[in-house]
Amino acid sequence: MERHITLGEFIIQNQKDFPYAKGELSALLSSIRLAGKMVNQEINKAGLANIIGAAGVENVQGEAQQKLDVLANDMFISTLRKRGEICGLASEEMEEHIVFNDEIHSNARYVVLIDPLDGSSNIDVNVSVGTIFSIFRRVSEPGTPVTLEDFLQPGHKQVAAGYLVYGTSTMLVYTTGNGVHGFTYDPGIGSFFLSHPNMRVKENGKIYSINEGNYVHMPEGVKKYIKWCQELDPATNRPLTSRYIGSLVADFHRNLLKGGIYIYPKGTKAPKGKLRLLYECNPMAFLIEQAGGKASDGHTRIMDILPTELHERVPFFCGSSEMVDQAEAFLREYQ
Ligand code: AHM
Ligand code: MG
Repeated sequence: MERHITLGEFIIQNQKDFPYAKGELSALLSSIRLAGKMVNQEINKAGLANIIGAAGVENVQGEAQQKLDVLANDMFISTLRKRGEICGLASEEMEEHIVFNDEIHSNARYVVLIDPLDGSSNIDVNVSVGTIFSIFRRVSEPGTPVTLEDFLQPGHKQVAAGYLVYGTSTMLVYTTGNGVHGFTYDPGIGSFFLSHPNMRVKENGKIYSINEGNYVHMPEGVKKYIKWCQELDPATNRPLTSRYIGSLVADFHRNLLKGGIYIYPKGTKAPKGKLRLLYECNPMAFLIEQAGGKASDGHTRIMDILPTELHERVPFFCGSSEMVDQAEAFLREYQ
């Protein structure tokens, strides 16, 4: 029988590749894996909760969904707090970062930023959602309380990043700067197995993913790029295919596997875009670059942006390198 490598085994085997390896990052990734399994179990039950709550449809659905956001957030925080690898955590669900302020945690060297349940408005229609995470080494001295500056680091300083996608299968995809590796969850056994080693994105894909309903609000360069995607030109494989789930993790995952570009531009409704730099764009940028692709705000590499706020938003162009180059060229020409 073919030997299956579990995520746990893979993390241990590759520990030697981590900078400053002392086993803490491995342990941290294992904690994220555990929290992911717990969230996965809750999400799988979400449909049942909706059926039970069908009597008071609107109220209960709205509440249930909000509960899952909070539940996922609580599960990640409590799982990570129970171990000693991080000194603090920031989340989409919380205004300020959390300081883990006891002796064990304040000596820890890592901080985590998470979007515990991205795309959660998709839960009540049974569409994939995900968890996104980003890990930095702190810049402040171990032994002191974590500071905001520990979280406001440019993406190129990330030591690891990844996501869980709760889809037809649940998968965990991550990088520590040594390629991108994907693991599929076997719920019967309760383990993630290596299913997608060394994931690479095509240099040029056929899919463009953008919420075209926002067309009138978009910058001229993005409008022109969309029209270019739709034109007939067999030499450049056009028209392209439009695919948009509305769940960043699921859209990103599909484009990573098939080749494509994901765009969330700025617009008159969202002057800085919608997606958050620190726990949505940076981790995806790290992954896509490690897979051979590109991520930018239309002009600047995402991982070179110096953050100034925890929840700062940024326009996002991410995917196959030639497609991101092409979109950037339109922005340069038309602004
Ligand atoms: P959320 O973090 O509140 O769930 O919002 C982020 C989500 C992404 O998953 C998705 O790509 C995007 O919002 C979709 O936005 P829109 O509905 O404007 O197209
Ligand atoms: Mg989100």
